[in-house]
Amino acid sequence: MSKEQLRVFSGIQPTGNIHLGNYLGAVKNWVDRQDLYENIFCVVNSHAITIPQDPKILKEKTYELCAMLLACGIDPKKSTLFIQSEVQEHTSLAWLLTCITPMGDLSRMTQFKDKSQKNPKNIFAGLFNYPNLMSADILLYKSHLVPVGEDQKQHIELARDTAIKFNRDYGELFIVPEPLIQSEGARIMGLDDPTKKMSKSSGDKPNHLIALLDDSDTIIKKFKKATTDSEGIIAFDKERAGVYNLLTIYQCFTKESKEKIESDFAGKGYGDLKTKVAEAVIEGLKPIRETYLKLTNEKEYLQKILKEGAEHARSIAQATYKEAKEKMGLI
Ligand code: AQP
Repeated sequence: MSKEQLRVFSGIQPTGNIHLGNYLGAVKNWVDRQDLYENIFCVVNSHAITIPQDPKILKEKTYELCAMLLACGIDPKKSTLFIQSEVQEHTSLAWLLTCITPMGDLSRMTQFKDKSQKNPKNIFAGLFNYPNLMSADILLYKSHLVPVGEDQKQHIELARDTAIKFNRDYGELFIVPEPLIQSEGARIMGLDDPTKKMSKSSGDKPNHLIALLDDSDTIIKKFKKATTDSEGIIAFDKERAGVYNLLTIYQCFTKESKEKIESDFAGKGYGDLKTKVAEAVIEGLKPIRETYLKLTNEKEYLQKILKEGAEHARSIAQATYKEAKEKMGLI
């Protein structure tokens, strides 16, 4: 299909520090496919407040993440980039969708279960309703494809169900979106515990994640401490999660085949593997860090991109929301 026919939407939360999982599972794929589709990318700050945030830090992190996405290669000439709270139709449509989504569907969401377990004293209704805001994000833009990591698949399935239900009950309006999940890097695991997804909210554990802004020494140190096993064989074996995770990260950066990587590492030890992975990551992240540092001095440029992005996004979102509201009988 041609670019005109397919629209991509995806978002990322400005919580904590953007890490290798976010980059390989989502952002790198947004960047690599920019020429193929019409792209809309969003820093989803309204999602971030489903967990309590310091307002001042949230604001800073929001702009930092926007700059980081540009540094990663989001090109404003090819993609629309904006901040979610600048387009109020996201929360407006989320309310309409909340009114047609069964509680039972929301309570099945594994992310709600995980996050409420991590923060048992701070479980708010917004966290429970988060998937409806995500459905609104996607459906507002009549998006065909949603490039995400594997952890978001369940939410996209819900967005699909919601679109189908709305179209059936109120008349055809939404495109039923498809997730776009990479075969490699869709689930990068924590370096300290490769049975758990690398996650911003576990960033207080010192060797859990590689942040995109980590310097070379920190990256080497973290990889050196990565959890492996005692088998000593370097192979893409999913049963050995630590080594598999390191090899996956290496493959994402080097773009070499699994066979070539395994043969290159044949007879080598985990020390060699960790050094090589760290080097590939340092090399891959270097231009991102350099561009990011330049962009932090270009605040006006960033504001201009975000203003234009929000204007473009708003024009699409307003039209869709108006139709949705009218179809539901709201004046
Ligand atoms: N470990 C991961 N591997 C691959 N992809 C990942 N993503 C997140 N973690 C991994 C993908 O990154 C995109 C943006 O995610 P997000 O910031 O909106 O929220 P998240 O999925 O909840 O990410 P985190 O890091 O785990 O944040 P916290 O700890 O705040 O919840 C999504 O496409 C996601 O799939």
